[in-house]
Amino acid sequence: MANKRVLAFDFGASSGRAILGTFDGKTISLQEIHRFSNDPVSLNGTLYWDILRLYHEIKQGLIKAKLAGGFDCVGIDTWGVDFGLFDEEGRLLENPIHYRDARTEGIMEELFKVIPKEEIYENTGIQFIALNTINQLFSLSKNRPELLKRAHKLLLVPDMMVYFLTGAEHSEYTMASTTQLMNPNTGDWAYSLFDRLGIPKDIFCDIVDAGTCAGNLKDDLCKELGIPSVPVYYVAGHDTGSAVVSVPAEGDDFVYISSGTWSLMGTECEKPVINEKSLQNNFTNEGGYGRNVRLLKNIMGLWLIQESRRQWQREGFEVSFADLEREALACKPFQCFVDPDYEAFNTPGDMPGKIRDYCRMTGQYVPESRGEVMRCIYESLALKYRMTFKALEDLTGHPYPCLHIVGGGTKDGLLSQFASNACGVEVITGPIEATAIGNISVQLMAMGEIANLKEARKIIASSFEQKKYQPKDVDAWNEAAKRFAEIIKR
Ligand code: LFR
Repeated sequence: MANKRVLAFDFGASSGRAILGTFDGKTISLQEIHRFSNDPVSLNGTLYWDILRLYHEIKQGLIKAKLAGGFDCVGIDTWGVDFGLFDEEGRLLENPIHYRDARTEGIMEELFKVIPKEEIYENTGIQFIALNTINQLFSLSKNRPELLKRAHKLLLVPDMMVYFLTGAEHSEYTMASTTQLMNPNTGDWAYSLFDRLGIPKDIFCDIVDAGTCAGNLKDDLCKELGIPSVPVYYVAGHDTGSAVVSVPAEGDDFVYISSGTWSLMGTECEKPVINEKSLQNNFTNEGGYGRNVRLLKNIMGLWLIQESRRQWQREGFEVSFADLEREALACKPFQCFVDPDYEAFNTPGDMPGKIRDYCRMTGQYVPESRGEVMRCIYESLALKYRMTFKALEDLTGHPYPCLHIVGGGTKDGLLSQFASNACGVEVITGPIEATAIGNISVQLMAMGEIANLKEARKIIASSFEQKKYQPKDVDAWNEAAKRFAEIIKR
């Protein structure tokens, strides 16, 4: 069999990459063709995605992939929830706005005045978090209704990129589910919510499954770049959906963290879990590949570290992530904790300052040095993982023997070790390029090269390195967990 060469574009909140996956019938191997930073732009008080620059990077990736020997097909995944609005002629009405923009601050209280929280959860199964598309659109309907009136079409970011490349106008299932406007039981838009929120129904596209062919690369684009017109597939357009495809678990029952800017921690289910307990714990039921369900929680993740590092850079200190890890390790354990999901940490800014404020406010030791701040972040993240792990066990009714961590965050060995210590179970890390590998695997399944998800996971497990961590200092972590639970209630 001739090797298949599959091109994956994977856009994270802080960087993007084009990765060429080669499949020889047994093993997938990766070649990074292009990597670029993703730099949101703040202008006149609004935080935008630099979307045309990102599209430009896709073009660069296509050219480089051709020069590297060519490719048979293309797929795109990105972060969730954000979208572009288009006019009748297919022009973007404005630059897509970043989910961290302030337009959704306080919006959920307004939302619940119109539709009770319980009703929204029952109809969508999605956690309440300000960044959700439902909140962004509700804010537009309240504050900029004229923009929504002018909109002819709404395309979520990966679907928008597919549209740029092929002209196809669909909404891919895994991405649609992140809006909090899709009903996981019907697999269609939760139309009963739309009118009451002033969100127009007709701007939404029909929902298609990951693995659907969107069409071929447009002729004018191929001519411009000198590339062949190969098919573009809708993959699990939501990066977390792609990442979880590549969890190299053997059985059906496992807990994972997709670790990057966010830590997305959960398990995979056949049916959504929508009940009082899941609502109380604010668990989400995101759509997965093959219409399975990712029962998970968003934990703030490496954002806390990335933002802290940006602040230290602004202050003139050039420190690598490895330096920061070393500095953290040299500090005294368990001095102070933060709730990683504290609202003020959500927005860009002086993260070490915000962490110190939090510690002051909760009557704890205030971390001074970089190492102390970092130690506080690492331990707090691990303890939040533990809390979520236990809540998942409680929700699904059975214990989990290990935790898989995939994604860029697994490069950070200290966090993986702390996760094992805090959860008291073995942690298996890898693959690092989980999202791109999931993207590539869905394309290979769409082409009929890999039979199904189970088969894909086997191939991934044997193609990419995994590392194991055993729990250490479990008693000390158990004690710390009690203090952590007290502190984050304050
Ligand atoms: C991870 C992620 C999360 C989503 C957040 C915002 O990159 O896609 O799953 O909740 O970003 O879109």
